[in-house]
Amino acid sequence: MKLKIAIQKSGRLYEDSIKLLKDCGIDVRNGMNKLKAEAENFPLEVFFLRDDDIPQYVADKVADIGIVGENVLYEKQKAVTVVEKLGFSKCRLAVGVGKDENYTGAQYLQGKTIATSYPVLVRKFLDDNNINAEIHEISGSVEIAPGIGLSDAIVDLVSSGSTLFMNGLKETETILKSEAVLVRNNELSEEKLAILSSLVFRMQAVKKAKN
Ligand code: PRT
Ligand code: ZN
Repeated sequence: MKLKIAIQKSGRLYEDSIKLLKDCGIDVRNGMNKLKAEAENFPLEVFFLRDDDIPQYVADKVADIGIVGENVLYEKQKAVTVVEKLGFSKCRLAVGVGKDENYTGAQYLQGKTIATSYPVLVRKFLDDNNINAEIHEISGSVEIAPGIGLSDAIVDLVSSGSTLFMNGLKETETILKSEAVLVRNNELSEEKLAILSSLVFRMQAVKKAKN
């Protein structure tokens, strides 16, 4: 019996996900362009996927567990359980507006157009604040939308803030603080839960050693 874990194939989560497993004493060899790999010394099978697909795969039990950003997890709204916050890939989903704009709070967005790749989370933020605004969903380069007249504001992930700055925007309100989390399928067998708990035990030890 092996536990199946889904991690990002390549991108900002990949290195830290592999490193976390390695720090847990688990060696994963990922051949180029391979979809799957088996750990040598722990009952773990690793699937390499696009991060956006990980919540669905875990919800459907194609993978038992996965590592994904909270931003993706909460946007996708799949029924999975968060097991552990992992402390890497920290960023925030924030409202960006033109640098000379006077952002006084969510009310600023009333009647405006917002470009984002996170329509679900933005809609929730607008509803919570009783704001009527139009959401323009785009899949990438959200930060250029105001400059080309596509939107008045954006909601996007920010870490250093330099992308906003380079596009003449400034960061205002944070909608969600995000980091990588370990998620699991809601209905794992006792046997799989036992493997998971030994994995989580190791992850917690790694975390403690770092503090
Ligand atoms: O191919 P795949 O779909 O798997 O990857 P992806 O391109 O969708 O995601 P990827 O690898 O870019 O990011 C994976 C995860 O890393 C995200 O879902 C977040 O949880 C996390 N993360 C942390 C970030 C950032 N920081 C981040 N800064 N994801 C994206 N960004 C982008 C942001 O969208 C913006 O374009 O970086 C830019 C802003 O960065 P700063 O430093 O200029 O503010
Ligand atoms: Zn993605």
